[in-house]
Amino acid sequence: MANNKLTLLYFAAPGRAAVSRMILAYAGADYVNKTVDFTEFGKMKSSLPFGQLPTLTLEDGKVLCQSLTIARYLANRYHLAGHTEMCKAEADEAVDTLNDIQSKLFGVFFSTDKKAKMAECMPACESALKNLEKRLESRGGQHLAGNCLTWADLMLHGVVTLLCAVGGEDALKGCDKLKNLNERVGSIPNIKKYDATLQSS
Ligand SMILES: N[C@@H](CCC(=O)N[C@@H](CS)C(=O)NCC(=O)O)C(=O)O
Repeated sequence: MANNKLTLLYFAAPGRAAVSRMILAYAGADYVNKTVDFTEFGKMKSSLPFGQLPTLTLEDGKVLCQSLTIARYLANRYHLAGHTEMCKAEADEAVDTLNDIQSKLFGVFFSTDKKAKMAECMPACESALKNLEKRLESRGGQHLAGNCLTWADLMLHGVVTLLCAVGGEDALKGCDKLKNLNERVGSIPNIKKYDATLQSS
């Protein structure tokens, strides 16, 4: 049986690998963070199971695709998926909501007129964040699922970072509990270290 090191393959940018890299950083996991540029991606595209990144290669050589599948696998592996079925479902619900927001923000990031695209996306992002704020409040205000840290909280931190990078921080107006949770996640030592890698890249 192959004995590869756990390897996450993606571009250097956080993008769709952000939540997986945060889970791995939080867990202090021993893994290979393999990055490629667009030329290298072009050469390997046809060999990738879905022609897309990210992928995660496990120790036995099996390859997982789809960013949220990879992140959910890692969350289960490193005990960040939630401790009960309901907590897992709550975390999944928050992750899907955050993924909807993230997809819109990627559209802004890659737009030539970021300001106009952000203005177009703002109502949907604001509304999703306000709904998530209500969910957070109804679940005790500390965590998005199960009153314990899950990958959903880490993903919130990644999405807020992206939101700020595209100039959309106003979408968090009135979401004080989400802002507070984001700050708490950002103050976790291993997440601080992860954030520092973004600033230096
Ligand atoms: N649903 C997929 C989407 C993956 C995706 O669109 N990946 C982009 C990079 S962020 C990609 O590989 N684009 C190149 C292509 O599709 O040719 C996921 O969440 O992993």
